[in-house]
Amino acid sequence: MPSYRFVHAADLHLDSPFKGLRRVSPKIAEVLRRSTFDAFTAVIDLCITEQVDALLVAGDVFDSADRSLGAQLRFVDGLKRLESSGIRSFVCHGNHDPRDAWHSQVSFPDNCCRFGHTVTSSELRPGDPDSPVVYGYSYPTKEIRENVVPEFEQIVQPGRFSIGLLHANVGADTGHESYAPCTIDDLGKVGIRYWALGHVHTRQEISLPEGLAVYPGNTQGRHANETGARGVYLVTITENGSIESSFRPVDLVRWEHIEVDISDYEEMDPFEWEIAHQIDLALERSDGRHLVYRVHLSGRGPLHTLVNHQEYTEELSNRLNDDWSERSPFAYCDRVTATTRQDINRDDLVEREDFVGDLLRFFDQSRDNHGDTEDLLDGLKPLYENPRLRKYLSDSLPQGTELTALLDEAESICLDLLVGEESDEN
Ligand SMILES: [Mn+2]
Repeated sequence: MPSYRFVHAADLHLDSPFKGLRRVSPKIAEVLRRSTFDAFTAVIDLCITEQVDALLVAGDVFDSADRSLGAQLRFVDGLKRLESSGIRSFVCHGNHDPRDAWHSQVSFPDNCCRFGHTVTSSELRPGDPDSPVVYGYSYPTKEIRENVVPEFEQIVQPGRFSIGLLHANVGADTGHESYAPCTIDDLGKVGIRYWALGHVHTRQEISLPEGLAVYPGNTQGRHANETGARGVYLVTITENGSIESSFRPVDLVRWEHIEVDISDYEEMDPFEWEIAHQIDLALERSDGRHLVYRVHLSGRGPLHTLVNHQEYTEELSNRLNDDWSERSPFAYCDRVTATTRQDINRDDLVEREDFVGDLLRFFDQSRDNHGDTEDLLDGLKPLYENPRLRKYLSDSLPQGTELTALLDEAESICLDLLVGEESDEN
């Protein structure tokens, strides 16, 4: 058979509002406001330059909150650009953009296959007897709680290369609503070779016994928890029927977290130079794109009293923005947070013949006594069995590294409370 190519996109969330960004300049606000649209334009451009057969969109074209008409019109404008280049489009709708949330007069181009609320199919390259077949399903309304994968199984034609287009939560991903839930096993036994999925915003490839299921992730990160490159998959089905896929970033603005540990610094200058260096590195990783970042300060050290103040963290973010936010590409600091702790010389304290010394030696013993932590676990047991606390704790008593991490944290809290007061008095 000949080879075929398509682009798989999902979760465009066109016209997302970028809530939570404080005090951005009008210029940056405009870049952000346009970014979901510009990323979509980059998707269309990619389809045209790569001369693919089709664009597949796996739901969440816009954000449910506002059902933006602008988003709907610009989306079909993009599909019409594809049509005029002879490229098909396949669209299924998800929980943010179910069929009943679309303005009914918005018209899709003739060569677009827009799936409905039962699973149907259409050829990737119409009229070609070898063409792969695309199967798809759209949410009629916002909340689809049933597994729809078995519906695909009923109509998949054996012998043809099959592609499934679906907005679904695979494997009970807890970070996303459980819409159209199904398991990896379900996907693997339907006879579909490439599952073009949407819903989970973080890119993910799942190998199946005879194929691949892919979440390309969203096309533009929209908040601090959507860090890193965002884009689409360019997929080739080769002459011998194998799948070649590669990720292509299309985003305009990257989100990053920058973490700086104060324990390495005695003085402000080298500490702030390090932050600047980290911003440079993040910009380099962003590959010419704009950057929005958060800075988090952690660790114990002499700088603690100075940097763990709202006045300092706010001033740092203002000063960084004075420096970087007018550049092109810009790097905008969204916020600076600090969970630093005061500098404590543990080596001296552990030698002391008083309560603090006893306590630190107790912590050391508990960490060393790997198998022999029964007393400690006996103390923790009532907490872990308490019905009200159980939802905040893991199912079983902590062991190994989990227990050590708890001990470290407990020691830190004790030291802050016990030794912190001492040094304030001096
Ligand atoms: Mn989504």
